[in-house]
Amino acid sequence: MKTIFSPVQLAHDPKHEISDGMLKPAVEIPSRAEIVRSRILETGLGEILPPEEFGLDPLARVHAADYLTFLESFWERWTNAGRSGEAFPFVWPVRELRTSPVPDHIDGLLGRYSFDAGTPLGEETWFAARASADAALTAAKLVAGGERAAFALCRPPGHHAHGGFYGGYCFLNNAAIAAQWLRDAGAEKVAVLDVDYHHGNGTQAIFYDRSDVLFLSLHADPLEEYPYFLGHADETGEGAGEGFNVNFPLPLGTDWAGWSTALKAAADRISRFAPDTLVVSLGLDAFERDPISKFRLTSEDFLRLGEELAGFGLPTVFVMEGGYAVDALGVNCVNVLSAFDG
Ligand code: Q9C
Ligand code: ZN
Repeated sequence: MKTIFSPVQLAHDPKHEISDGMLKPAVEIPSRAEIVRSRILETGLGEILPPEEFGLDPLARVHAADYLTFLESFWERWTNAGRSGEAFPFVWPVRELRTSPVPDHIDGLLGRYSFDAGTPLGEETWFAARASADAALTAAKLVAGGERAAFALCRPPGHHAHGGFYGGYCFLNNAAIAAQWLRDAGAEKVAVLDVDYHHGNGTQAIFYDRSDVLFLSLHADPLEEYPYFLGHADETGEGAGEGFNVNFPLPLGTDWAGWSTALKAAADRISRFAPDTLVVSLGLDAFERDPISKFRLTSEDFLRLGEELAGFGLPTVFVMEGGYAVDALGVNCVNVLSAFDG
């Protein structure tokens, strides 16, 4: 299958993140994309094409206008305030605090438009995130045009980004943007299957009240794992979307036996939904050696995942999400894609 990737995506190059309650080296780094690109070339998976530029309209179908303006104007505001280097929020409008009026100060804005301090925002982030979203859109367009599948080599990733705030290394929700674009291009029903180790809270929230986009996520139980505040099994959708959100929180230590049981249940639900197109939020961080995760999938299990997904028999847009064992990321990612191709 074809891969979509732009070198502009490498310009977001964070040095640090706040995790485990302290400042640590960043893990969502440019080499993640480079190793996947190398493995694609090495295995001959297929052509690697640059994204088309779709502009802001398809982003604004999923994200709030004020949030996009914040991302676009962030660096100017940050430097005007005398700051330099990557930015971290440190105060948020939780519960009892107000989300409007929106503050003027950059530190207030950072908190208003984020949900964690683990996601460095820098000079090039907006450009890299847009290129990443364009990669997802281009892959969606290829599949809408008749390709069986396409792979958007997205980074920065997207599935933690909500309509109006960033977090979890994610700024623009690439999978949601692709799913919405597919709907606008004529698909009546789209399913988004999120296999990243972490719950896809942003994608869930974006489609929570809708029955035209079915969201399913296999992930570590949020009682024990990031993002902690969404991803439970009782989140089933609301209003018209009731029954169209399906979470599979799984215990830490889950291996292929437990994971694939949940995958089968997700497959059954997708088959009943009968979507026109499938979007896979392809995180590779369920891997046994992932440095920030606690599932036990092996590199061979990612081949099995590719075979299972091919068995759904659906036009499929793959959108890369997480995966931080950089040395193995190329093998694991391309294992899914090459096994899908068969
Ligand atoms: N102790 C994605 O995979 N930090 N985002 C976790 C671990 C945040 C992951 C801290 C993890 C975000 C796209
Ligand atoms: Zn993840």
